[in-house]
Amino acid sequence: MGILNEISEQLQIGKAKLVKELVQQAVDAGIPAGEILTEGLLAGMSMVGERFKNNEIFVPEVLVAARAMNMGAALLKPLLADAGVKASGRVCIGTVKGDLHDIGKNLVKMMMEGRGLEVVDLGTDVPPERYIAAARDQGCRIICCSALLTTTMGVMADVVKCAEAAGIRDSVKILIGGAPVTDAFCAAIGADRYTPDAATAADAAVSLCRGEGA
Ligand code: B1M
Repeated sequence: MGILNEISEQLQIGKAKLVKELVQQAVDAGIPAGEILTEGLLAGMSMVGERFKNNEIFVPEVLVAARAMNMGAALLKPLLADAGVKASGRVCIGTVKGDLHDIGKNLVKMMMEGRGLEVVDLGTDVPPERYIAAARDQGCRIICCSALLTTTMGVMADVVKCAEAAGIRDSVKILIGGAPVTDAFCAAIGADRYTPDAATAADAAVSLCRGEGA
């Protein structure tokens, strides 16, 4: 079994320490960090998602797999930093109210930091008012919202409305993402940009911070 497969397999059974060791071995073997992330860690997490959906595994198993994912990803963090164009600017990020999923949000944060942005992490279960307060009081130029549940993605519309009500809509950009989110949803709620993954979210944040595009 190749090492990336092994990372995926061990992640699925929640062997966090082993996953960390294997990720280190893969790095030492010269495998690119992006490949380790997508073909090892994310491939494993996707299998976990399938099994969870099919009721083959339950919340505790998913949680240990998520822990292994986070530990492996943390090791890749410095390597995922894009050697290319860096940007400056402060953004805030959080998973919306009612939603506790944070793996995707953490990846987006990691990629943005790698591109030179300062990221204020608001955590999970973030009510609209907290995003607005971060933008207003901490000078964040972009509000980044993540949602993984069809039942919580609607909170993103409240974030847009809240920014309008607070009179800051013209001075902040609202970037959204997460598995159930789409371009059409982004347009419908009046957010500025939807991106499907962490790398494109970082690209979008960099160009928005530079004032390029909507
Ligand atoms: Co939950 N869960 N979960 N879960 N969980 C999903 C999302 C689900 C699809 C599983 C399924 O049924 N197949 C399903 C949602 C169904 C739906 O709404 N349609 C689901 C459910 C139902 C639930 C509960 C309700 C289950 C229950 O209790 N009965 C419950 C809800 C709890 C809550 O939030 N209130 C729940 C709980 C949990 C755990 C706590 C056990 C755990 C979360 C642990 C954690 O995050 N610390 C968990 C997990 C791990 C998952 C799955 C298996 C994996 C999610 C994940 O981390 N993926 C997931 C199934 C799946 O996705 N296949 C599932 C890897 C991650 C890297 O991907 O977050 O999509 P993702 O991020 C991507 C992109 O979406 C994007 O970038 C990332 C990749 O580059 N992205 C952005 C994300 N945010 C972005 C923001 C951006 C731009 C891009 O701009 C700002």
